Amino acid sequence: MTSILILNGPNLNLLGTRQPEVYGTTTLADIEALCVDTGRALGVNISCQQSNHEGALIDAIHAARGLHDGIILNAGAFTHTSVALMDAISSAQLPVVELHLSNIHAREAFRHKSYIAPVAVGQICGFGAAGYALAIRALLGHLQAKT
Ligand code: CA2
Repeated sequence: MTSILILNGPNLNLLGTRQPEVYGTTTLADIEALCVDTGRALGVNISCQQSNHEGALIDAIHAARGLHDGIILNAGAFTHTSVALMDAISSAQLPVVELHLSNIHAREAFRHKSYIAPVAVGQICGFGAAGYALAIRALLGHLQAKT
């Protein structure tokens, strides 16, 4: 069975508890349940992880090779800063869909730069929690097109 890792980065554990005007009222647990439900409907195994630590995210990307067929990554603010995450994705040789709840291109200029985008299959942003379900479908389509 196809297996997808949903990997969420720093501060996303706070979803639904603060700044609802920016990030909505959906919690990370709600998002993970949405992902599992979407996976079940599509016949895909879904695993979810979140960390506030750059090194732990890098370890999770390394460990995903051999365990999962692809990754949906919301790297949070590390998106805009982390060459190390970019290198981890390149070395893992797994397809990654970059995901953001908000439309990073419509926000502050520093959020327009993504170190993930050049090494990702594609980017989904601006659709809130629903973006995760879109990303699962997009990654599955990408994986099926390769087989
Ligand atoms: O829109 C996204 O998904 C982001 O990845 C979220 C990051 C932000 O730095 C990126 O530019 C875009 C921030 C996540 C912070 O999440 C919070 C949730 C609730 C309360 C406070 C922060």
